[in-house]
Amino acid sequence: MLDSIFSSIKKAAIEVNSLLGKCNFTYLNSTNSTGDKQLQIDVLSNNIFKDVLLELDSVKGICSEEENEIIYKKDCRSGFYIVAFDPLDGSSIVDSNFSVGSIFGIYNNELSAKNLIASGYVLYGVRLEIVIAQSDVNHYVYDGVEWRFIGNLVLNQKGNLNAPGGTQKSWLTNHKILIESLFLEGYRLRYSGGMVPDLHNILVKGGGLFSYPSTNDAPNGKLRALFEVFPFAFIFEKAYGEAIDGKNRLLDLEIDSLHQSLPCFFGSKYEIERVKLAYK
Ligand code: FDP
Repeated sequence: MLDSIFSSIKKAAIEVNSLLGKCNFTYLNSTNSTGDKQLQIDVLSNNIFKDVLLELDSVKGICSEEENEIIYKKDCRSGFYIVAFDPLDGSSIVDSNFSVGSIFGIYNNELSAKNLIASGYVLYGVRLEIVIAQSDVNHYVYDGVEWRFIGNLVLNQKGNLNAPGGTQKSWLTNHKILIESLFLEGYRLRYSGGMVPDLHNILVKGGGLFSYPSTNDAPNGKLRALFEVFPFAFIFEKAYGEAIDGKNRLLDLEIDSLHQSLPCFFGSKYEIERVKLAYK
């Protein structure tokens, strides 16, 4: 049943990819639930994912960064899964022609991290790729005709990339010291401002740290739990890395609302140990 969801997401990804090549990046007069201004491409991508997923018997509902509420199918007696997605992550850099992505998490029956059974992301970059995590993290590329499996993503114990998000002038002192100390150890800055390419880079290179911490101006960080944080936490754990909020495992956390954000750190074992020390 999950295979039909993956097939539909792959189909949607091809459509969104082709739209990205054609559309103007114009803003609409609307905002999403988090208050972000919506681009036309945000809304179009949302509709593409929504339509393909709600057609499936196994899906009882969807929720999206671009929708206020969960959308349940009218007749949801047959479905088990709720698919949460961010249809186009990285809208603030799409006009610069940087890589952007779509992120999804498949929740069994209820939207809670403990019910996440698979997740993944699409990368609209130099080429179209998808990564799907269940027991392993599988990486595919679209060659214009079909999706070709190109390998599993597995993290080493330690990497050398540092992708620090958040407004630097609002970082807490322990966070500043952590980020600085990694640079002093020889870590290299790799931050494009797109969660999907920035985390994909760490996964492909085999390690490093991506952080979007709690700051003075945003105590809960910026990245949304259901659509961004939990799906990537699942992927990093399946790739033998870790994902925490500074102290706690992200996938153990409960949330209070659909669009809640969480501070988050994704990395290989070594970097996450460093985060735990800095935040203890
Ligand atoms: P965007 O606002 O462009 O959609 O999801 C939010 C996100 O991008 C992530 O993709 C990205 O990692 C983060 O915001 C970047 O935030 P900053 O601009 O604060 O660095």
